[in-house]
Amino acid sequence: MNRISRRRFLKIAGFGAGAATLAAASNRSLGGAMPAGTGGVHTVPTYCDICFWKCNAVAHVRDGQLWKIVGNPDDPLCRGRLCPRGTGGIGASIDPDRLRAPLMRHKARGEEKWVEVTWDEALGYIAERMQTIKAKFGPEAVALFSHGIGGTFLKHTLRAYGITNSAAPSFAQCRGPRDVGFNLTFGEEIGSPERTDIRNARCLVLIGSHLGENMHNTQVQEFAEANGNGATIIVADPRFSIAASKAKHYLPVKPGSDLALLLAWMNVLVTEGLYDTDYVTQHGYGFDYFKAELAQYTPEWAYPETGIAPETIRATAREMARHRPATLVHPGRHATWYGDDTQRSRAIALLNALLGSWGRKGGFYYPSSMDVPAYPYPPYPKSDRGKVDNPNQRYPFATEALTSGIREATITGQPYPIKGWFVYATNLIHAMPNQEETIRAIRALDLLVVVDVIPSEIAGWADVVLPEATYLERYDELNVETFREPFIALRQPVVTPPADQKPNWWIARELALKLGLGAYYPWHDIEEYLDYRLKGAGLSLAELKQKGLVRGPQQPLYFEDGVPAEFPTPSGKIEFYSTQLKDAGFDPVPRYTRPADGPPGSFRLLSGRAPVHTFSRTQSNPVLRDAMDENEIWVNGDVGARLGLRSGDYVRLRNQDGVISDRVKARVTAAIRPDCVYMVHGFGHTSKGLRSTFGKGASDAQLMTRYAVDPLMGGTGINVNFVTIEQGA
Ligand SMILES: Nc1nc2c(c(=O)[nH]1)N[C@H]1C(S)=C(S)[C@@H](COP(=O)(O)OP(=O)(O)OC[C@H]3O[C@@H](n4cnc5c(=O)[nH]c(N)nc54)[C@H](O)[C@@H]3O)O[C@H]1N2
Ligand SMILES: Nc1nc2c(c(=O)[nH]1)N[C@H]1C(S)=C(S)[C@@H](COP(=O)(O)OP(=O)(O)OC[C@H]3O[C@@H](n4cnc5c(=O)[nH]c(N)nc54)[C@H](O)[C@@H]3O)O[C@H]1N2
Ligand code: SF4
Ligand SMILES: [Mo]
Repeated sequence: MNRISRRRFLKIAGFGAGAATLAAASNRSLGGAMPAGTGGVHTVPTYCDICFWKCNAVAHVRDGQLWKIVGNPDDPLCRGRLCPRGTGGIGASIDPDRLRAPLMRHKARGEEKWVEVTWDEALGYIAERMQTIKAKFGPEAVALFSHGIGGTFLKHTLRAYGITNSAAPSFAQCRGPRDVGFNLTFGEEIGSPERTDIRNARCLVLIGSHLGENMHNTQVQEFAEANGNGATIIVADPRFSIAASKAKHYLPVKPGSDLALLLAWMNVLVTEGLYDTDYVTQHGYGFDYFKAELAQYTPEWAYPETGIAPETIRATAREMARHRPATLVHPGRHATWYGDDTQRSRAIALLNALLGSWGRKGGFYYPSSMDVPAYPYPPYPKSDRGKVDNPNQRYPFATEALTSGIREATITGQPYPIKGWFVYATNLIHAMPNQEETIRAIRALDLLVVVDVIPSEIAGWADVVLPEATYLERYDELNVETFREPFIALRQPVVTPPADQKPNWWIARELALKLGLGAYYPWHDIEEYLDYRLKGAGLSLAELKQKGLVRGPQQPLYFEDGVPAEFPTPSGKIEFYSTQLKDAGFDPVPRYTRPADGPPGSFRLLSGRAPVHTFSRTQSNPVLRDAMDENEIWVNGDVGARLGLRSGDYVRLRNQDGVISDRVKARVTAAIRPDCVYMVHGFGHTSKGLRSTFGKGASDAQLMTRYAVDPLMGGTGINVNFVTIEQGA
């Protein structure tokens, strides 16, 4: 298994610049490759947590030490190959900067002055503060921020205590606008893993989706496969991304003008009669109105907005039509850009509808999941106070809770006070725009508890920091995956935690006991819980421990396979015209508004991913740090020449509100437009505890003091910040 996976790993590595070096780096850090089966090697299947894709992995332990992690060959998601980050996952466990014991602050918030305490003291203190908050303000005054499956048990404890407010940054800071835009159009969301049939696409259109840097494993593998099969790739991005280097058509679109491009593409398809008329006639609602509305958006109209020549817009639209319905206009994932994001995502949905790709091979498939009954807990207490994040349905199409709404309520005390935050696995200081606002909210709290594995920036602001065991050292909730091929997967401990770190389920259970909520934990340890749930599905923990995952039967994927073409929208059809939007006072067919320019001489700040890092969570991972230890600011070559700036020079960035970044290396390149600059998100750590990465590179989040709120669902668009470049840093 070991040799095969390395060869396969290198095969995808060609896509991401850092990956090949990483393979070498991880061998160096971890003691070099050895043939499997020698020197007391054993393997443990589990699923990865270096990002939220949850690939199934096989960890190898040699002489009691973590040795390496490879993809589980039985996994339909990763097909035996991890991405570079997953391969470097051992670094999460051996990170010398890890939190080791519970910490309580003994100076002012944010000073990062701690005393180590026992778990009993830490949880006792938290429980007491929670009871005080409950007595004074009600249990609704405690809120939970969490990201990822590991937050499940903590959420259970807090719901048993009575919370109503709980949010993840994956909605208002990420995929929310996309899911809402598709829901308004097809009546269904894209979800995660995305239901995109990239593998079978004959034409793939990427609008900013930078697959290859965005390393969501299945997507990158399928992208490589489609590309290898000769699919036409069309990329619209102000920056020449790795994906752009594979494209037949690369469109260096003006940042923020994508909706204009999308409308012009649809104008061409409709005026030239190239769309799927049968599909639209059969499934569409309000097409005549939509068609009339589109008439104004000619390629000539779009040219000055987008910078893309009319002939290019026509040629690319015709190319899309040629391959339909196997033309997939990728919906993207991080969709919170300019505040018009739900309407832009809806335009992407409508373009796919014209191409007939929803429910068709090479477009969007219908995913399925296996049935695993939930554990029968007592009902949670009910509250009639509602949620604070979206009072009076200010954002009428928000389908999940808004982190930013909870933050705002914490500052204003409206509609009711929020006095305690639990933060599980989300570094809110980096994840949410306007750090000053986050800190203002934190200052209004009576209690901030952070559960993390490293001393992240948000942990630095906590009253109590609880150190979690990493994914390689714990059980977690089952992954009941909704995917092309359904499966159930187990995360299980591979090694024991190196110090006094504890798994989330243990923390959640102990806290519940201290709060007098023992009735919500009828099980004594997680193995008992997992086995109970698995038995409900006709499986057992013993089987999952051995295999890592169990696959379910393949279900039909497309309309042509017999999936019924049902659209759970109000009209029961694909909504080219949205009555829901009209009734709520919004455009029933998307309309374009030009985004505001920045101050003269400034550049729009854009950000994205590096193949070897995940957000702000992996910079101290010694394996991944070896592959990339700081980020760079991409600056257009002509701009560089004008400023006398060369690649490798250190600069600082000053944003429109006077915030000045840490030092960051310039990358002067033709691969970006002159009106914007670009950096990888997640660097520029300021937490003193992150000794290995403190002060390395700059933080895009720090410079994102402004954000444009999506009026439909409350998403926070961050591509509305501008910077100037200060030299001589
Ligand atoms: N400026 C800017 N902001 C962004 C983005 C951007 O590109 N630029 N991207 C947005 C997007 S798309 C998203 S999805 C969000 C992501 O936002 P987050 O998910 O909040 O991402 P991170 O900043 O990496 O924070 C993750 C935290 O979890 C901790 N952690 C890691 N493993 C574990 C574990 O096993 N247990 C526990 N308890 N903690 C753990 C990490 O140390 C880190 O502190 O950010 C959004 N915000
Ligand atoms: N390695 C790695 N992979 C990841 C993650 C990670 O942390 N690390 N995070 C995962 C998560 S949660 C998410 S949400 C995804 C995010 O990844 P994606 O959804 O693919 O991308 P974004 O972060 O939205 O966008 C970044 C790209 O958009 C381009 N861009 C910026 N502004 C514009 C514009 O106005 N128009 C157009 N057309 N393009 C623009 C940028 O140049 C860049 O190439 O990545 C996922 N994959
Ligand atoms: S995509 Fe990479 S980091 Fe994410 S779960 Fe899969 S292997 Fe792990
Ligand atoms: Mo995301």
